Amino acid sequence: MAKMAASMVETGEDAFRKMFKRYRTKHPPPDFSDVLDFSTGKQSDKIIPVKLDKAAVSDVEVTRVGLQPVRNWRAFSLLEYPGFVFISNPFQPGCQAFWVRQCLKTYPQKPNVCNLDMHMSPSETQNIWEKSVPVLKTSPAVKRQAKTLVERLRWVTLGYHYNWDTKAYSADHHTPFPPELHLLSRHIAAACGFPKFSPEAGILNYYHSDSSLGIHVDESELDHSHPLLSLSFGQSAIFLLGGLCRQDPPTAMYMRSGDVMVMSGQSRLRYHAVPRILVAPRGQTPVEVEGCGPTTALQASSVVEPLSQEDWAVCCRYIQSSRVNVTLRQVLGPGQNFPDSTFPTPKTPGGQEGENHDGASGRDKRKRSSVETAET
Ligand SMILES: O=C(O)CCC(=O)C(=O)O
Repeated sequence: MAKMAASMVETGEDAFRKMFKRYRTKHPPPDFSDVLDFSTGKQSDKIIPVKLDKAAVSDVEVTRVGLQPVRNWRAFSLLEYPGFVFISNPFQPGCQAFWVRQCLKTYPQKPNVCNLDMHMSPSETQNIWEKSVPVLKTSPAVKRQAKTLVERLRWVTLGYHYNWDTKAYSADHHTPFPPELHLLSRHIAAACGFPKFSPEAGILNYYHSDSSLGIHVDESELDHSHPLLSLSFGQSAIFLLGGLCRQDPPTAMYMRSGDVMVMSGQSRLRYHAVPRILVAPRGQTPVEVEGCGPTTALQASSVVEPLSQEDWAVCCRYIQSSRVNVTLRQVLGPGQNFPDSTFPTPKTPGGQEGENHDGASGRDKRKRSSVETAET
């Protein structure tokens, strides 16, 4: 026993990392037979159904944001993961397209912050969409050397902007949170039993065929009693959900377009990661099949709107090989303020953890790296 512990410390290996590497391996491809698939709707010895609060949000309210009535949602949990909820694509047919467009066209705009701002001037990162569309419309990425700004997006932050260096949010770096995304997340949280959830920060991660997101815990938010919501669009991913320490082996599951995940209670601070993106053969992207607008008539008060043909053509081309994930976080508890920045809280050592940067295993702040894409 003591010998095993010593060897784990020596090699830095842990159960989570081993699993991460297994699913990341390209040659030979891993065996996917253990990956849980919530889209089949089947229960198993691990998957259990979750009762949602069907009365928390009316049909009219959920329809406005492009969701189906809560009674139609298929929600599951895992036996040993209390507080974890997986909702298998609760969106109405055609409505994911609107959210994909928001993620590609609207949310990367100023005053939101994106990875390109880290090394480009504000004028260069102005109108990312408008600068990219003429190229994206006409020529597929494989036929060109230079990537457009939209293709170079890796992350966008909303609301309280997460600082990747300090691994903290701060009172003085905040911009208004997108109201339609606020509404969407409030409705999802309310149906899952969190009627007071109010998202204050968002992180969008943009993944391509070779991208991964390292092993991390989201703990920079100052109040962990609120859930963490995650929405996925575009290509599928393998998502790994572990325990409270890296020695706990994670459970692998498919995360497909439209899927929603909630991490709350005992599952709020679990380790998780995305080792692999699974690019579907052409023509099989679910959102693409759905088309560019809701198939049902929209209410006058709907926040979801049909896309122009041009916007849809560009979004469609993007998600044929890429994935976007949005996580929504409430940062502060009721009546809570950020600590006085003149008295910073001491940090324990430890850095980002992931495939490319394996830090110490101490639980300091929110340990995560942004999406890594292996350069080919
Ligand atoms: O892309 C995902 O599914 C996970 C994103 C995530 O874990 C994060 O942003 O902290």
